[in-house]
Amino acid sequence: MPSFDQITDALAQQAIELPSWAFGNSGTRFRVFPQAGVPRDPFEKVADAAEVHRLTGLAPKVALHIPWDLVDDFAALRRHAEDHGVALGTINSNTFQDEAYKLGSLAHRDAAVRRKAIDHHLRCIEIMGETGSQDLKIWLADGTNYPGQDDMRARQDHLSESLTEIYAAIGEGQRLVLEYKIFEPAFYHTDVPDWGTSYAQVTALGDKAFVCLDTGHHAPSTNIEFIVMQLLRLGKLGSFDFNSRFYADDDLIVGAADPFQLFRILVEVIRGGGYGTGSGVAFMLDQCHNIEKKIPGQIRSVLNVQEMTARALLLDRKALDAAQRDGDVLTANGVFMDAFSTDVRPALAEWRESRGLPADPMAAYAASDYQSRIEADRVGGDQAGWGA
Ligand code: AOS
Ligand code: ZN
Ligand code: ZN
Repeated sequence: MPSFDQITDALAQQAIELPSWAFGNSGTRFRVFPQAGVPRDPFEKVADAAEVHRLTGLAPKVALHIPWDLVDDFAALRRHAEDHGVALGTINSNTFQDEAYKLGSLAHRDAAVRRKAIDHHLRCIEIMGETGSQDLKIWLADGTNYPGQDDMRARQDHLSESLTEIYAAIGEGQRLVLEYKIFEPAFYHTDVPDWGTSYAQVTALGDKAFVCLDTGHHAPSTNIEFIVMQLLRLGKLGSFDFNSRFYADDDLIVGAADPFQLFRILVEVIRGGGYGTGSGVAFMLDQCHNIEKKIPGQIRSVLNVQEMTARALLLDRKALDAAQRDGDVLTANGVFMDAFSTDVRPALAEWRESRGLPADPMAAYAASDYQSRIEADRVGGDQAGWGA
């Protein structure tokens, strides 16, 4: 197995994008639970995200959601982010809140509804120019609830036409990433339900279009790392939305429900060249902290990803390769499990300190006065929007 020292260069390249909506109030379909000190505007969301980065060195970007994070002056928001030591990241579009989108948006049968949804995306691309963002992330709530409700084939064609128009506006250095999700809010069919559909759609668009994989968007027992492997092999894995799930799209802290799955995913990411500076894969979180505090919830999340990345980097590839070549099933599995079972926490804590970071970022946040300050200062914090 490589030593910890041999993986620190790779570990130093880790960059995870935080979702602005993770810092706002959120809840379930039954209730939103307000918390003291939540941000009142996108500027405060960025400040909270920057606090996560300051303590962990892991989260240099903040993903925005339009219209939840609409501001008059995006250049000012960008400067504010830079002043706080972070950058603005992925722009997430939203075509799931307006009355007009009840029966769909980019896949809707009515051209006027599609127009409205396309125009929203064109506006998002303009904003990307102002924020310096690389990715436009599209997740669609489009689908139907009842067999026969609409023509699935026609909707797929409409979706393709709409995406083609949006893609035409994607500039140099920008990308479109299309997120799939098995179900919800539509319960019978979803227009982008799986990686195959997303792959077919983005491949038809061109080189600047990729698939976004949200770990909570699959059927139970789906082998997600296989999908990761395949998309990397095809050169079409654009980004991750990391989170944990026990049942469906639970959006819980990544690595909380199934750390072994996170490890297996990261092993394939590294194997497929999707890790590190210049890899082209954006690592985002897509989470909501409904009952726990937001900032420590995000700190714990990025630390979980770091911990499983370290374990995945420790995998003894040579020994694994040899065992695989020999058809030695149990040794190969043993090598794999050795990496997963390595407790990297003490080494990570020491390494953090050597880089001027707190050894234990959770404890450092708890010991700081950031939480009490925002609770005292921010009165009337707003809802994140819909915690998706
Ligand atoms: C919805 O279930 C998704 O996971 C999306 O990524 C969504 O666009 C995101 O939560 C922001 O709205
Ligand atoms: Zn997502
Ligand atoms: Zn989701």
